[in-house]
Amino acid sequence: MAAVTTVATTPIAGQKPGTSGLRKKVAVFAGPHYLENFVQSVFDSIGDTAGQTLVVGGDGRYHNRAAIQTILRMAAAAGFAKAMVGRGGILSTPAASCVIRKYRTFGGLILSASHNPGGPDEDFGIKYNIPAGGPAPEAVTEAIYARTQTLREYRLVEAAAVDLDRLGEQRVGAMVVEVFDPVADYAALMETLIDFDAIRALFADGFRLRYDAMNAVTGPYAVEILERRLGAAPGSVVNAVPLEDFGGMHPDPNLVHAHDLVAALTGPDAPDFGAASDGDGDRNMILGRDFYVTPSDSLAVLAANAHLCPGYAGGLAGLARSMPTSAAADRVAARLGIPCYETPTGWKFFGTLLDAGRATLCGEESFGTGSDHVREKDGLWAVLMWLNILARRRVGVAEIVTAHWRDFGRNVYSRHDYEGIDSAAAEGLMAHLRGLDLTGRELDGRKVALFDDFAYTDPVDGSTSHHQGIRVLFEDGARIVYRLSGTGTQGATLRVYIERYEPDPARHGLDPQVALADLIATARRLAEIEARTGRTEPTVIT
Ligand code: VG1
Ligand code: CO
Repeated sequence: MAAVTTVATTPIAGQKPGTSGLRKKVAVFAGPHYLENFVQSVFDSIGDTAGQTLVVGGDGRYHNRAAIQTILRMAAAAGFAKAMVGRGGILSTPAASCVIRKYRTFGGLILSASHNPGGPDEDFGIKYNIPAGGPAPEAVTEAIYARTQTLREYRLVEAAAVDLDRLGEQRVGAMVVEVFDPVADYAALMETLIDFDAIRALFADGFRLRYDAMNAVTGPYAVEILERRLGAAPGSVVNAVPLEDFGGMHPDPNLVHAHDLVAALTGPDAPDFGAASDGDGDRNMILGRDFYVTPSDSLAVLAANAHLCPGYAGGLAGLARSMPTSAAADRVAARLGIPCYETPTGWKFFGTLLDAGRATLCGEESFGTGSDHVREKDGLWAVLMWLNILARRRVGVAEIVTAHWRDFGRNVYSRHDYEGIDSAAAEGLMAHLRGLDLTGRELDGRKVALFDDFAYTDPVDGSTSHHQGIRVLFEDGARIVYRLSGTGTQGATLRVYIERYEPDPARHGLDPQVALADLIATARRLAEIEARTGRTEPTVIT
């Protein structure tokens, strides 16, 4: 038995997990006791860890390897019998969920700040996923946070560093560490859900794809699945090697940060299909030639066409979307005669619905789409679903989406982010909105049907969550939603979500910024955005 060292510590303020885990600057995480306090608080909060198996891996960003070595020594001291670690410390978030479930483990620690930049001066993050494979629900994250506030010591065994690049078994104290191929189990799962033969035939017919892994975690997954197994031309996957600083890229797959991909998909010689994923592989952006698919539309299209994909040929039990996500999915659910649940922002809220078999597909407007195959959103899965649908329907991306609008009408949608604003100003803006009383009033010619701060009661376990976003719901179906980001590490980010339903196909081609101009103006005026934040325009529009 290796020696266990007990280290005295004191509680560190602010270790409260946000929308998706604890995220801070690398310098904070690398500071004395910071990571250790949090990891010990997790181990102290999740039940008896003795004899259990823990999955560990991350998106490869700076500090990933160092953090894993510390976590392994602490896991051994906590009595875990085994730790499963992705080779090189690499494990995409959806692959981690897959492995946690497949090997019936006691959950996992995922090291990532997702779409936030990486590097010595950038962000790091950690979150605990439960044995079902999903992000810890609020009751668990609250228990972890409470523990961080009383923690007095943590424990770790004395042991040499694990060779994270060598496949197979090693030991840390009495704990077995299995370094495994992070791609294999995930790729095998995809083969059970997606019509690989149909996609192979599509590529054989000359279909061209560009997948931008943004120097983040999905590179190895995308090369193996898209190029090796499905036959996309070599080089179709770009920025395919995970780098500690993502090569300076901001691995957030949207129109602003994935601008190279957007440019590459423009013009007559562009590939047929473009896609990108984020730092940890759970997000996706879908592009056609000269065409951008909003994440909300993507969810609706996937739901309407899921029967073409083998994993979903038997039908869908239900859909779920986060509250700020557009109601395009609701229209598909109504057509299919299945429920569509509306949850607070954050994938953790889908877990109970997926576990209970109430929802099959889920999505968020923030480039997140997934299904009950894992308990995380899954960027590459969404790309494969799209390819499966394109291979079966043999029309372009733009045609699929515009036909969908003709059929269902278009939920014209846009999100405006005001990043890095002063925190006090952001809180003041939200307080100002909460103080308004708008239900029944008229705003710029539209009658407000409901004005509230979204609260949610989980239909499966009855847990409740409050203050999940200010909603202005108009009688004509239009809406404005305001919330503050829970994933940033600097200042505050205000997100404003704007939506309006457009049944008239003649108006479906309008630029959403034009089609929504009046609502955008109302949204800015109502929240006094310029006066309170000094910003006249958002930093990111998606
Ligand atoms: C954002 C998105 C949310 C998503 C979360 C985690 O949260 O809005 O939909 O679930 O990021 O995504 P927020 O609180 O900043 O709005 V990821 O890919 O960063 O794990
Ligand atoms: Co992510």
